[in-house]
Amino acid sequence: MSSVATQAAPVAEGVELTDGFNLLMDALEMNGIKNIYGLLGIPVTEVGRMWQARGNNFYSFRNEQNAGYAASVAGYLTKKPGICVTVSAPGFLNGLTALANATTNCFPMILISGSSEREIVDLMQGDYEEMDQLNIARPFCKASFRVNRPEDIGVAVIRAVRTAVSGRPGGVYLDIPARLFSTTMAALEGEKSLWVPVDPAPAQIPAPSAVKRAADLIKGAKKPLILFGKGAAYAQCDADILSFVEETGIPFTPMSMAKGLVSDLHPQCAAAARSLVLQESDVVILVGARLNWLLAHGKGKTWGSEPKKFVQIDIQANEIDSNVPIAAPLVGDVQSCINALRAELKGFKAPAEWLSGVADKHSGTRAKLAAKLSTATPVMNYHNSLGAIRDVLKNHPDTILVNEGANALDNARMVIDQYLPRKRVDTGTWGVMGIGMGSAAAAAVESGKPVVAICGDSAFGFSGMEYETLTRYNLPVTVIIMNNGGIYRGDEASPDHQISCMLFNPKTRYDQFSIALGGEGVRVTTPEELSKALEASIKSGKTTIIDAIIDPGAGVESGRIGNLNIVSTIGKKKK
Ligand code: OXT
Ligand code: ADP
Ligand code: MG
Repeated sequence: MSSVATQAAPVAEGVELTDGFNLLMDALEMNGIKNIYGLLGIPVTEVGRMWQARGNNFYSFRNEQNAGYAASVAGYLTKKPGICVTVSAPGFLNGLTALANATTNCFPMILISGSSEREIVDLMQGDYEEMDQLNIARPFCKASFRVNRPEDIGVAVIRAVRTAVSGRPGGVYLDIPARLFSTTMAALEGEKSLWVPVDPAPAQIPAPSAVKRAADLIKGAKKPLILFGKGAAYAQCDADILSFVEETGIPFTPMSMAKGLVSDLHPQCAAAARSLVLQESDVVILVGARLNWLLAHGKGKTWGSEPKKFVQIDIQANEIDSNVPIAAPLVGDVQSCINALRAELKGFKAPAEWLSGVADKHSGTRAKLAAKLSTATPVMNYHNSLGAIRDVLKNHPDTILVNEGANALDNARMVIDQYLPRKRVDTGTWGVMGIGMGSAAAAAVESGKPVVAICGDSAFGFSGMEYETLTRYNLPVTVIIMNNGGIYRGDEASPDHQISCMLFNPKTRYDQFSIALGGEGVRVTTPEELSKALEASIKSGKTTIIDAIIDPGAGVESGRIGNLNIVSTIGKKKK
C-alpha cells in the first residue's frame, strides 16, 4: 500500500483538482446511491467520512460479512445495487461470503474493496494485506472489475451497476487499489468522465410465440398451479401479479420469500395445501423460482405421479431445462411476461372444482394448525410461541420479518402469515445462518418500517455482535431469540466428560446481552409474556431483544429438511 498521493496526468498550476475518493462518491451518487454499508480502515477510512460529509449515510458494521448481507438485502428490497465497502484482504474475504450469497440469491450488490498496489501484489513482494482480490472474487460474482485510472472510475461504477441489476441480478466486485483513491486529476476532466446511465435494468420482453405456447398450455390445464419465487417478489410488479392470479383463478403457492407477494389470506392461496398442489397439479407456472433443491429439482415424490408440464418465467435463459424439461419457457422479466400472458389468456378461468378442492385442503390444514398454536404447554414450544407472534404481527402488517434458524425458520415460515410483498427476508437459497442482524439493519434502513427478526439461538450467534450496530443507529428492530439452548434441540446428552457439540451454555441471557449493548431486553417464558413484550417493543420503536425460552426438546434435527441430513449407517465408535 502506498499513501503517497499521485497525479494521473500533469495539471497546470491553479487548476482545480479532484481525486479518486471524490470521483468514486460522485459516481455512486449519480447512480442514485444514498446508503453505504461497510467497515472502515486502511485504505478506505476516508470513504466513510467523506460520504457522511456529503450528507449521505454510511452504516458502519462490526464485521464485513454482516455489512455485506445488509447491502445484499438493500439490493433485494430496492432493486438498486446495495453497496458494501471493505478494507483489503481479510476485510474483502469477510465481505466475499456475502457477495457470493447475494449472487446465489440473485440480489444486486456491489462489493467495493480497497486493495494493495498491483506492482507489489503481482510480484508477491508482501505488501500490507496483500492479495489478488480481483481474481479471487471472480467465481463468486457476476463480474469482477478493477479501476486503475481516476478517469475510469465513472465507467467502472456504471459497469458494476449495470451488471448487478440487469438480467439476473447478482453480485459484482469492484477493486480499487489504495493509491488510486488519492490520485488527482483536473476536476473538469473528472466531471466529464461521469454520466448517468440510461435504463440500467431494461425490460426484457418475451417472444410472442413463446407467450402463445405458454398460454395454450395453461388453457388446456385441468389443475394449473402458480408457484411464485423471490424473483417475482424482486420484480416489484405486485399489482400485475395480483391481477394475473385473480383473472385466471389459478391457485398459487409461494416460496418462502415470495410469501405475501399475494396475501397469505387470499382465497386462492394454497400454501397450506403445498404437498397436494405440487403432487396433483398438471401444469405448473413457475414465476421467478428455480427448480433447485428447495423444489426437489422438479422430480421425485414431492411432485407426485400426475404427469407435469412446466411453464417457466425467468429472466435467465439458461435456467430453463436446468433440471427437468420445460414445456413452455418464457424468458423475460416477470412484469413483461405476466402482462403478455394476461393479454393472451383473456377470458380464461381455471376449473372451479380444482380451486375449491385446493381451498378446502388449505383451510382444513390451517384450522388444524390454529388449534396447535393456541395449545398451552408447560414450557413454550415453537407452535404456541410463534402463534403469539403471529397474532401480534397481524396488527402490524407492514413489519418486515427477518428469519433464520432451523426449527425457528421452518416453523415461523409455516405459522406466520405475510400480507404484503417483500416483507419476509430469510436464509434464502443457501439456507445460510448469520444473515439475521445485517438483514434486519438493511430492512429497517431501507424501508423505514419496524423489523422483527426471529432467530434460532445458534443462528443469532453468527452475527450477534452486530446487535450493537442496531442499537447504535437506533433502529426499530425487535430480535426474538428462540432460545432452546442448542442447534436444533437443547436436550442432547453430552458424551462422557464433554459438552455436546450441539449445545450452548444454558446460562446465556440474551436479554442482558441486549442491555449491555445499549438496547432493551426482556426474557419471556409464556406466549402471553411474548405477545406483550413484542407489542410493546414494536410500539416503542426501540431496539430490543426478546429472549424467548423454548422447550429444549421441542425441535427436530435439521427442521423440515431432515431428509438432507446424512447419518452414519454404522453408528458411533468409541476410541
Ligand atoms: O402440505 P404439507 O402437508 O406438506 O405441509 C406443508 C404446508 O402445506 C404446511 N403449511 C401450512 N399449514 C398451516 N398453515 C399455514 N399457513 C401453512 N403454510 C404451510 O406446512 C408444511 C410445510 O410447508 P413448507 O415449509 O412450505 O413446505 P416444505 O415441504 O417444508 O418445503 C420444503 C422447503 C425445502 C421449500 C422448505 O422446507 C424450506 O424452505 N426450507 C428451508 C430450510 C433451510 O434453508 N434451513 C436452514 C438450513 S438448516 C442447517 O443447515 C443449519 N445449520 C448449519 C449451518 C448453516 N445453515 N449455515 C452456516 C453458515 N453454517 C452452518 C445451523 C448451524 S440450521 C443451523 C442452526 C439451527 O439452530 P438454531 O438454534 O438457529 O435453530 P433451532 O432449530 O430453532 O434450534
Ligand atoms: P426461490 O428461492 O424463491 O424459489 P430463486 O432464487 O430460486 O427463488 O429464483 C429466482 C429466479 O428469479 C432466478 O432464476 C432469477 O433469474 C429470476 N429473476 C430474478 N429477477 C427476475 C425478474 N425481474 N424477472 C424474471 N426473472 C427474474
Ligand atoms: Mg436453537
